[in-house]
Amino acid sequence: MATNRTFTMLKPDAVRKGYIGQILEQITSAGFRIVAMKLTQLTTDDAKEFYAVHKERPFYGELVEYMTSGPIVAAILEKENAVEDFRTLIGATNPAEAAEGTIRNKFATSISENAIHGSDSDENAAIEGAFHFSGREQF
Ligand code: DGI
Repeated sequence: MATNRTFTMLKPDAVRKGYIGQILEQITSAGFRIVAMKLTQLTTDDAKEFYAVHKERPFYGELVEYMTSGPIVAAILEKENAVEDFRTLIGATNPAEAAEGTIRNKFATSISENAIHGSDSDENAAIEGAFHFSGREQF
């Protein structure tokens, strides 16, 4: 399996609760290399675009409001099989269903405030990473 990249955000609930250090420790211990990272905050337009696939869903407004409610950590991560392995590391969308020891199992508050994002495909990882980081910010 070729080395490739995924994109992640530590979401506002995780940042507010002071979990940045513990979550990054779990990510790097699992073999992911941080190739870009920053503390930033999504605008309403950013969040609407990022989650446009959900715009007809009943939770869309709440999701956009939550994702813009405070700073996030955005990062690009590199590892063999990055997208799939990172989805395994973070666990199911609903923390009540997330496997024991996964990041969402340990740090998420609820299905809507679920601590962390992981891209769902190589294509989306590239789009999401490029949205936040220029080429010279990626190592
Ligand atoms: O890729 P994921 O983040 O695991 O899941 P997703 O792309 O299906 O959904 C994006 C985010 O939208 C998810 O992290 C939390 C929110 N969400 C998804 N399904 C529900 C939801 N929020 C609520 N309140 N209810 C849902 O059913």
